[in-house]
Amino acid sequence: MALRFPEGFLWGMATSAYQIEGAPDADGKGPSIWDSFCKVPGNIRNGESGGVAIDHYRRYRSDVALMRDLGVQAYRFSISWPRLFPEGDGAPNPAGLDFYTRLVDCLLEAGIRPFATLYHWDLPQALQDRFGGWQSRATAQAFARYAGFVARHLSDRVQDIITINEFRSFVDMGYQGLEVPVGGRTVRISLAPGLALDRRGLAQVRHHALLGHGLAVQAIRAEGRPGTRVGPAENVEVPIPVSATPANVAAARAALRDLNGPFLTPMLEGAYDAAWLAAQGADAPEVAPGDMEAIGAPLDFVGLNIYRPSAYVMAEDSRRGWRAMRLNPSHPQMDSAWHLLDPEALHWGPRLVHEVWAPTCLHITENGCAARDAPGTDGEVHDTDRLMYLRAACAALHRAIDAGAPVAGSFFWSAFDNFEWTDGLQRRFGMIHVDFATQVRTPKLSALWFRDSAHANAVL
Ligand code: IFM
Repeated sequence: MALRFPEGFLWGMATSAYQIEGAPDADGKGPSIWDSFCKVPGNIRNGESGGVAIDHYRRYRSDVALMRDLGVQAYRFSISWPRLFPEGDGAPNPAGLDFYTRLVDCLLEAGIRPFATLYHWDLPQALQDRFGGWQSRATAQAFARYAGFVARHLSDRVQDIITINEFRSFVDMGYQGLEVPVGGRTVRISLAPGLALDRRGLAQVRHHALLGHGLAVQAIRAEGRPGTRVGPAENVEVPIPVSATPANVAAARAALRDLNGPFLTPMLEGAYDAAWLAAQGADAPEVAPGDMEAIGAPLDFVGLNIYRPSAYVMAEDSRRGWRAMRLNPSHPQMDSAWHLLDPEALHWGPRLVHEVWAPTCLHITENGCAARDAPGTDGEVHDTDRLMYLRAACAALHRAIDAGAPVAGSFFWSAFDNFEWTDGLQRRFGMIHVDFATQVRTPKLSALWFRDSAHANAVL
């Protein structure tokens, strides 16, 4: 029997501005740190960039029509901050606002509910130059002004606003570089602006990113229409209990709080965890009066980006109460170097977040995988591995909802093949294949699975 989702469950797809729009200099847009980062030889595989990407800035109408035909009910896109504020702050660029106004109107005409992300990593270069980006609280304050502007101009039609996407990725990978364990090895990832701060500097950047989120929530509440819903989208660290005994599940709950100590825990508790702060020692961030109230501002939803488990854990008789297992070198993975495979993360992620913090609403703001997709001689793209992964992940998510997690929708990453940051254009995450030479779009097998499952509101 097919696993049916609750009535009204949203079947969505997601993208971000720098990864799809192209047109980096069009109509008064200012440069972002990604425009600059891609110009440095060696930063991006094959020297590629998002300079053209899938040319969505010019093709958004036909892209929206394609999503409508695939039964997409909600679309998560991001707004390019330097398209709206070329200098990051100060005078807005009317042509930038006009683009997102047209995009939103087009989505609404197609019957697709828009979810707008304000920050998906493309910081205005001007703020990097003036303040060192998120090293300064001035960037958090400028972000709040930009958030208020968006709420003022778009919240009559966009009722769901995501503040910041994946704190851990753009902060830790952008300001220090991050080592991710995969089986018996680690993968090191660096993102723009490509800095290598020390532990103290990194802690302060983390704090300013959280502050930017909190100040943005307050600005949206102050300037948006009543009823505007707001929340973050974080790539939550997901521990998986080795076996689901009560003791191991309790250990996984403790691990969830500890592993998410830098971001999700303070956002959802309004305070840094005492043990986490103590472990930072002299490197703990400076916190100004009022910061933690802003960071812990009440949310309407919590967005969870879930791709992989962070650790397999079991109970331990110690202060923290859990220990992590070693990852076997033969653990299976998807096509990205960091993408450890376990669909069960879609069960334990939302379930543990629900059990620990009891948020009123959760969205899976990203889930998906890269695969080596290419059209066959028949022109079709048979991404059977993605199909296998997504179906299993959806079934796991269904179990989380059965266990009480209030998951209102899921956004698949990604609608289209796009510019996958330092991996360039050939790390394909889309349900719709894009030939980057011709810009021809071809829905893959997974898109047809999505269409049928969304229509039935069930895992088909
Ligand atoms: O492409 C990224 C996205 O921008 C953020 N989350 C993970 C995706 C896949 O790596």
